[in-house]
Amino acid sequence: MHVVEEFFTHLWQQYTAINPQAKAIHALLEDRGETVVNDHVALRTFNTSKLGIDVLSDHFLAMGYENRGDYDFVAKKLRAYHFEHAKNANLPKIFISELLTEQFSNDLQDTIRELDEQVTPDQVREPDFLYSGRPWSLSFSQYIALLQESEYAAWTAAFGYRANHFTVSINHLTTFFDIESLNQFIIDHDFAMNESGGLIKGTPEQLLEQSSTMAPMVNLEFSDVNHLVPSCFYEFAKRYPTETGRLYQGFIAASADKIFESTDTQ
Ligand code: OOG
Ligand code: NI
Repeated sequence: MHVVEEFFTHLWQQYTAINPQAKAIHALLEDRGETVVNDHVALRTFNTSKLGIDVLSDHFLAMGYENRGDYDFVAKKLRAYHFEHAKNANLPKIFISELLTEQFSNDLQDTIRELDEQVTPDQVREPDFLYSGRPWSLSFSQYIALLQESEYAAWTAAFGYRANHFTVSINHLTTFFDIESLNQFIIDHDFAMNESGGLIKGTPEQLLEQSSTMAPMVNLEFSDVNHLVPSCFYEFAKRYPTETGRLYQGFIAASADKIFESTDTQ
């Protein structure tokens, strides 16, 4: 197998190991005769000099990806890039974001510094770093303190390096005509969906429609106790052609802003 395909196999295995929901939805789609193709995967990090998106990007550049977009989320204090594979448009796109830690309280900054200090630059460069999980020790009280300032910070500290979500490409499905009918299928199978900003984010005019499940709670091990926390989610995306006839490949910041909330504590 090619390095890049192996990367996605590892990432999917790690993701479904804690996220049986995605595995179940994937199986339901395949049982209908669908072949599931991933539109994109998303990862999260902190903007320290060791762990920021500019550093993690090296992994994607090495696999033949190119940076094709950047996004700012002022209210959530986040920044993101999206990558597309230069040669193989069938490979999933990558959406990678980072927390702008300096915009938060001194307490939050101290905690992130403490986590960051437990990681070496060499470790970050290891080929398997992006699916290595939480590389630091974190207590449940630290998690709660982070949660009070940023749901994103708490999730990233708790789950570390893994896919936050995989995304089903609706364009590649053959038995759903639109995002509405796919959403209904997911709801009919009793999965909770993210309704922040409406069930469907984006419009055909914006060339991208998206929806996602709400991340189910998993019992996670902290350094002091085990506790139920929101895990990973599954996303669905339908793209529309641009004037050139090629499908739009970017992301819509206003929609992404709502997709981030799929890991919020309900
Ligand atoms: C990323 C949220 C944005 C999209 O497709 O717009 C996103 C995240 O939750 O980490 O995935
Ligand atoms: Ni996404």
